[in-house]
Amino acid sequence: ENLRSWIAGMPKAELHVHLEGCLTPSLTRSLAERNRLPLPAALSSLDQTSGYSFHDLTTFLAVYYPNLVVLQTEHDFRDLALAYLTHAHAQNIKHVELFFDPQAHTSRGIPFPTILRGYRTGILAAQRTLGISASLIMCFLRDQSAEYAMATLMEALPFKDSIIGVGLDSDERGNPPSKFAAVFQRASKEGFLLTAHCDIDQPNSIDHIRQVVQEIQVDRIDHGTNVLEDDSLVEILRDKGIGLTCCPVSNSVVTEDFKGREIVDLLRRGVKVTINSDDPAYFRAYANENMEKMATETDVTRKELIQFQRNAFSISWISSWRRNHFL
Ligand code: ES4
Ligand code: ZN
Repeated sequence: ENLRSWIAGMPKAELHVHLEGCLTPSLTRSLAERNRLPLPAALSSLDQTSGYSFHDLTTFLAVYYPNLVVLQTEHDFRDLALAYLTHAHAQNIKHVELFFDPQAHTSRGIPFPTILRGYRTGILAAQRTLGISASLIMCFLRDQSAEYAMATLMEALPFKDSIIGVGLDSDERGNPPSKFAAVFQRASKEGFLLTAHCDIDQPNSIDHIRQVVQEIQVDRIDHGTNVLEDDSLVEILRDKGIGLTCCPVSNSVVTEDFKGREIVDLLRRGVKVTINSDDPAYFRAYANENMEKMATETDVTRKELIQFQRNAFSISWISSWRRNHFL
């Protein structure tokens, strides 16, 4: 059987995908037109075949944030969520946990309820028409202040039944998880599950992983393959069932290494690692393409490829439903 169709046919769960990273060039164009806005700069110079060009997180984020100006109305946010979930459904993804960055929108004057109602409407439409299951995880921008993160958490409380957990993303350099310890503590008290990005290209990544495990007590870690630098921490992740959401194609775009060997090594050591897409519209790889990269560029077996998806369902937050989580 052909590897590609075998991967395409596998039931999958996606636990690390940013809704704002699902904004394709064509959707950006049509939203700009609908809202009578000029085309964002990165799009007017976009190469149709090779896509956007970036070589690290800084150059990536310099395209990602400015493109978001085309998202203005509740309807725009709905369309973005529905477009991604339609693509995910076509790849046989059964369940998705979607990151979103409210501060990327509230900072430019979009009201929090507009964002949340739009995304929620898109998810409900996808659940109804496609049968795909999805939840929202609200991320704090770590390169913004802890006060702004706390204010965002307060704005989210009236909608907390629609948000399964909170996370931490954007530029990690100089922004350790400990900066947000009080925000995460409050979020946990409010019933949110916890995750945080611990990127692979951080000089102090292992310290950040230690902070999220010991100080913040996250339920999952996004990326986090640097945990291999400390055997005792690998054992803690395995014993506590703290899973990692890895993104091989994203790694290969924003860093020099896709970390395939490390991902397989962690899987074989019993850590619940999963394969995800991160920002599929930008890295031009959805779940299947990320699985294919693992299959073709590492010595992973078919049984282990299935294990990635078993891990994803097992560490997903569908089975640990917060008592009041309803979209
Ligand atoms: C992101 Cl690749 C990446 N890294 C950090 N924050 C992000 N938000 C969206 N994509
Ligand atoms: Zn991410």
